[in-house]
Amino acid sequence: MSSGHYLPPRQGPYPPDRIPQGWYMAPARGATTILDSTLREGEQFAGAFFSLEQQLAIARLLDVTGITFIEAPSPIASPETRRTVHALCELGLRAKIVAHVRCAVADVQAALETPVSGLNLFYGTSAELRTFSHGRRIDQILDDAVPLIRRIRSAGRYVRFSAEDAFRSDLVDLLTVFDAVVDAGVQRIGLPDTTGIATPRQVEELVRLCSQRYPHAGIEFHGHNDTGCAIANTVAALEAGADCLDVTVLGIGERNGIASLSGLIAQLYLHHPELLAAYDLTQLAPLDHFVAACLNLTILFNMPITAPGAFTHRACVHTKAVLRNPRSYEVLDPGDFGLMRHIDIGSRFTGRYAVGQRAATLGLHLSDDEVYDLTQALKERAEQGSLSQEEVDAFMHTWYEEKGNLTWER
Ligand code: HCA
Ligand code: CU
Repeated sequence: MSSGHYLPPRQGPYPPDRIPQGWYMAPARGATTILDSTLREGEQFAGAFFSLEQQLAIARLLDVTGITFIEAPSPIASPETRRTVHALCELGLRAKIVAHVRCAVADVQAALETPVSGLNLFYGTSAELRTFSHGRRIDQILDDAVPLIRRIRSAGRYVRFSAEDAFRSDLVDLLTVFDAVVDAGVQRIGLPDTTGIATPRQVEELVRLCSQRYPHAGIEFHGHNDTGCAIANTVAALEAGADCLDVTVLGIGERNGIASLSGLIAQLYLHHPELLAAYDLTQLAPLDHFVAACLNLTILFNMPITAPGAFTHRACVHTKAVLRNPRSYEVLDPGDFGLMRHIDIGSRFTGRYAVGQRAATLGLHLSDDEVYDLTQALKERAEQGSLSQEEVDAFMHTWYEEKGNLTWER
């Protein structure tokens, strides 16, 4: 049975520096970039609204973090949106401001009247969107898109064309559209998984196919999270040759959003650290907190890196090992993100080692037996509910004082 992939014959384990390049990963096509769409896709999130000041503050934070592209909504969307796009461009950021624009003359014209670096065009190519969204056939899509792409190029701007709902599009339709837009001069094609339907393997295959077919065009991937695969799919796209990865802060977007910036950064930190050389990772937490505050949200408990408990260790086995060496259970170093590790000892799963360390930090001098007794007492107390750090400390002090009294009474 053919897997469809060429695998070199196995000759025994490869020394790490001799893993054949290009075997599982397409050769790099230049710098991989991150596009943040918090101001565009993010405001499509239910209930979201960013004031002008908030949008400018988010853009500044994205810029100091090191993001390459900041995607803004289409200037034609509303007068205030047009003013915002101008204001974003006037910030003079290192990041490039790109507008997300429908393939319509008026929309492109309005975007070209602003100083954006580029236009991110999109057009639905799946049968579902062709039927129920815009109602245009593939040849009509190209009649609309191709002249606009030429116009944007002759205006000297960057242009990307996305086939919206790429993963439910017929492959022949999809490649027909991409062949034409690449010939018309787009610098990048976009493969959005608009409905969050794709698996990492499907993403890998489609991105690889496109990267081989269009070796001179960049490839952008935009993954929705309807089935929880957004970050996995985005990493699969990168490893198959995509050179622009879409995210939003906290993963906000239509329905349940797209890949989160923190999630993608966590993966890159581990598997592609060279891509983060120009990033300031300590800005991630302020960014996530700022956007959460703008939207009256709390950061989700499972948000990579910035979740309140992302660097909290609790059970006895974990706390002991982490106190000995954090690498035992931490693959991300909180210090690199300007964050702190926390050892939670206020639970019935607490352990002696961590309790002993905390007691020593509080200046309580205990023998091994006493640490054991204190741990047992704490576990018993935590049967009625977990304790905060302050409650644990108070419990320890009280226990210590009572123990002193007991000793004195004896
Ligand atoms: C949308 C759809 C989109 C576009 C992505 C892109 C998607 O809200 O307009 O332009 O690459 O998920 O397909 O966000
Ligand atoms: Cu989207």
